[in-house]
Amino acid sequence: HFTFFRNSPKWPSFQLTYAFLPGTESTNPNAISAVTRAFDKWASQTPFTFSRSQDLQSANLKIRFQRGNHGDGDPFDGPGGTLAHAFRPTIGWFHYDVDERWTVGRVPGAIDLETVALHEIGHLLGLGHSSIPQALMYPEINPGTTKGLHGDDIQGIKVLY
Ligand code: TQI
Ligand code: CA
Ligand code: ZN
Ligand code: ZN
Repeated sequence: HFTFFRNSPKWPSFQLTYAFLPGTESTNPNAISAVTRAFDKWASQTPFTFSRSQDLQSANLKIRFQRGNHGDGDPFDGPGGTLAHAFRPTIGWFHYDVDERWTVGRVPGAIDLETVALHEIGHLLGLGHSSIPQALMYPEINPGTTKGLHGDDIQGIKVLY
């Protein structure tokens, strides 16, 4: 079953903008399309619209690759362990750990960029973790597998908003 962050923070608008920080494309050429597909999937099943912005200052959601201690109080840990993190509404930061083995799709031992983006966007929108193993917001994933939106994730957004 879905959960929310403490005090159930949420966005005051269904129209959100996102931006990739400089260097994303050169760090991982597949990341921008994978994250864009993930936003499109969330938009197709919720009231949200997501549009890409080139204006880093004003974008609601900001995506970048980071390594180790990168100044937001939640350091990454090199290969393994934490893969990525995202903050509660309305902070809007979504960081990938650059030290993971990122891939697109199902590759043994590697992590699918889109699956992690789907999960982190759930956090950006205000979802916590789910107790249902098939849900996107379940806090575990097996490397080499992919996941999509589940009824429990959609229901969580409906209840929050
Ligand atoms: N990163 C954790 C996560 O996104 C960070 C985290 C822990 C967190 N508790 C949180 C973020 C509470 C927001 C709110 O869950 S992770 C998965 C999954 C991670 C894990 O690297 O462990 C995915 C990132 F679900 F597969 F295990 C993405 Cl998809
Ligand atoms: Ca890591
Ligand atoms: Zn971070
Ligand atoms: Zn999570």
